[in-house]
Amino acid sequence: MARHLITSALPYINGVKHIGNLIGSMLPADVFARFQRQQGHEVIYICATDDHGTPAELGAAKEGMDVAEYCEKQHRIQADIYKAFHLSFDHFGRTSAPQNHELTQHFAKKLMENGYIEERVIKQFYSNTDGRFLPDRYIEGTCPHCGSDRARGDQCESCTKVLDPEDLIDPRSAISGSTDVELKETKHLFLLQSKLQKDVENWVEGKALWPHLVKSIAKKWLTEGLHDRGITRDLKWGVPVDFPGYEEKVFYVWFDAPIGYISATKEWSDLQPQQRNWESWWRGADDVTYTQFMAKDNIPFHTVTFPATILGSGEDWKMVDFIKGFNWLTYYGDKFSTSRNFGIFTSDAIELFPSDYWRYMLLSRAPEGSDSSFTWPDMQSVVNKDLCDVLGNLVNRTLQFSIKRFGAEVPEAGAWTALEENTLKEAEAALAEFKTHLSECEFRKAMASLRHLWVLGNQYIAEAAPWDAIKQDEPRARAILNFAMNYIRVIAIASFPVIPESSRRMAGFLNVEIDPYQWLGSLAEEMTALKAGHALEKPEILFRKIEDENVAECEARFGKNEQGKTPETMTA
Ligand code: B3M
Ligand code: ZN
Repeated sequence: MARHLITSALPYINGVKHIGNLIGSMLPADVFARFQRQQGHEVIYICATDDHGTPAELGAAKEGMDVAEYCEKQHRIQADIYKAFHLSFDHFGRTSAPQNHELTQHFAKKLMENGYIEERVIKQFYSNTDGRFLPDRYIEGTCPHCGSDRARGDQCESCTKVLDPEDLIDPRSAISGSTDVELKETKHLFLLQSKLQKDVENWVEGKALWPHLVKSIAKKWLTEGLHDRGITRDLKWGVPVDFPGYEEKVFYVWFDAPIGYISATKEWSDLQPQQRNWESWWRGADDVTYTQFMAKDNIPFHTVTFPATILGSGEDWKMVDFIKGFNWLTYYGDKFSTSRNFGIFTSDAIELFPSDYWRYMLLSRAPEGSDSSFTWPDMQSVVNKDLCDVLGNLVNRTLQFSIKRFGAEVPEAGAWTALEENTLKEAEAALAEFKTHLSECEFRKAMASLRHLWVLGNQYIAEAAPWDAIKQDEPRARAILNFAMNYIRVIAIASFPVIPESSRRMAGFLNVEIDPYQWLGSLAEEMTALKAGHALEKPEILFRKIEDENVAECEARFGKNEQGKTPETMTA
């Protein structure tokens, strides 16, 4: 039995996320976690809201709320949505939790002791109109790299380049829009990443199995050379800096956020200290395999910056083994954006269609090799073809016919013919492929193998045609239906990481339960699990088609990008 520590990038607290966030981190992490649990491994899947930084303060200001209350409310909203998408976090914590304050201060103390933190006096934008400093997202302007006028003090949203506030052309306050801003001196703590360059390089060098996307981003940063970075900010909301003279400052959000992976595990452990031990996952945890999931803009912070923090601490913290990075999911070729209120938000998505439609659709179109464009007709096609016409058809046709002719119980088995033998042989291969792809986090390939498994079942029932067989050979018709039902059980178990709710429903029709900690044995054996006489439940329609008028409605509501037009009309 292996031990799998799994984390997905921590979503910012500032409002409901769009479906691009879901496929770029949490959803694949959930599939991986469910799959590894089924393999019998010990799994912990941790996520949390990223409560600090300017997104939180700006979000609260926009709603006219106190920041702490705003975060509390937004945390609950996000947690409920993720529950609706069946994300199986072992814990969904918060970076504003006391555990994170404590650990962040701990890391800063260690880094200070080891000579990796230094005080520097720097120039920062100060707004005369707002009477305050303007860190990170409080300052906006034109990006020196791509010319976008939506660049922020820490990063350009458009080209994703990391920025220093002084880089901005025509800087303005994000609070008041005022351009009456000037650079003023203020002191801050700097993490001396330049001193840790060699250590980080050596560590990255050892990661032979990292995907190309991840490794190339890490290498690019290392080649450009690690810069020392300010890790404190003139803000009220955040982890307080517990060094003398820093009473008015907090740690930079990107300093405390990744520490949130550890502290959220501690939150989980603190809930049941007798049974759970967070340190066994994080300290000297050589028996643990740690996999992180994130979109490409987060990769530098996880391959370089956070590792520098850990290496600089000199302590034996668990470091990531495998990073699965994603490109962008676009909406008709245009970038989703929470801050611009553009795209399909998870709250809208879950009201429109059941979570499994989204899970399967998004995973089939996961932006792995390159960016991937979401369109409503494509959603319709994936759902209607794969879920309705293949999987739904197999399940509903088999069960309805069998119950009608032989009653609500599993009919008797019979000797397998070449058709059954061949179906099983191919299914065994598809299942083995599916398993390999999932364990390698190749989601698109995994979905193709899974679909193949469904297709084999659907082809089987069409070819074996029990509705014809029953006319000359009733025992054969029973045997076909017995085989098909056992095959549906196998599919329900195999599909569980991807479409958990539908898997449970399929199993429910067969009057069996899915054990989330149990995978399949040899198919020859599994195919005899349901015995003749086993009572069946009344099946319901498993999936419903997305009609043309649904597509038209969605396109009208969310916009579509025709002839290169930007759907600026899209609002939540
Ligand atoms: N909250 C950025 C994002 O949501 C940031 C990730 C933190 S991971 C430690 O894309
Ligand atoms: Zn840019």
